[in-house]
Amino acid sequence: MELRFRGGSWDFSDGRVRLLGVLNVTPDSFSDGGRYESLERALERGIRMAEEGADAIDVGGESTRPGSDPVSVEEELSRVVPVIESLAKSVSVPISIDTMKAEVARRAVAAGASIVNDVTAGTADEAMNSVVAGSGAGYILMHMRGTPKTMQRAPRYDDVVAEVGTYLAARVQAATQAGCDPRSLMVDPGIGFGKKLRDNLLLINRLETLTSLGRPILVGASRKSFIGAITGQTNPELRLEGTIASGLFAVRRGAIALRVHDVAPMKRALQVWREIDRANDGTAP
Ligand code: HH2
Repeated sequence: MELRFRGGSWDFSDGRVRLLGVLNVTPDSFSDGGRYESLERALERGIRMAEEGADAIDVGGESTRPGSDPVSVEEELSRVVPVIESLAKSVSVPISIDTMKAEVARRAVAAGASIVNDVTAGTADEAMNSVVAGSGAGYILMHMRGTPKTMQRAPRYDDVVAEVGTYLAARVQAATQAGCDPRSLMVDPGIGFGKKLRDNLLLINRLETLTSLGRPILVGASRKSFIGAITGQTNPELRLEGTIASGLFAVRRGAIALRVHDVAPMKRALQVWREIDRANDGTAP
């Protein structure tokens, strides 16, 4: 399996898990809001994550944490475009733009982004699918129930894994119909987006169900509140162990990419995990 994006591709046949490093240039993101608001600090953080081994830098200018308010196109553009332009000159890994607005995606790609990460999988902005199709960017399609403002009010599923799978299959089809190369699509169950604790746990536990979509699976569990609900840690920055545990479990169940804030620790955990995993197949040293 591969993921095609603007200017390159990832070949997953080597089994190496790709890490997307999170770079939120927002005042209000749930764990790193307000940290990287200046261009200089954002750039520094992006370069650092690339040095630590991130395979892509995911730049976001609008928080999607539960209860967050939307921002205008102009505001979002002013946050992300300068960062993407500078990062594109400073790092060799692809940059993804975390946005639900087609205009932001379009301008971000023009500024140097290669992948569009839409937490609404093209449903919030009807122009999104065709903008991504025309740009040749990779396209991450994530499942969310409701909107960030309302999604945690009363999420309810009869069968969360099946419903997320059906939704993502429909979004893959819609993106393909709009002209996206199916090989450019990646799917994501949307941990924490309109889900209760048990929904998040089931989605990771039964992630392999989503492999039937035939597309690479990304999981973003990093520092999320379901970890705190289990461990009692209210400070998201202290949820590293839970992030690693859920990342490794997700990989065991079929994830081939993880969206994380803490690139270096996740990378080291994966290195060890991978050697153990390979020890039995004759390819290990
Ligand atoms: N999670 C967040 C944002 N974007 N994109 C994908 N594909 N998958 C995710 O799980 C995902 C995502 C939320 O985390 P974060 O960016 O750290 O916080 P905020 O939305 O508050 O900026």
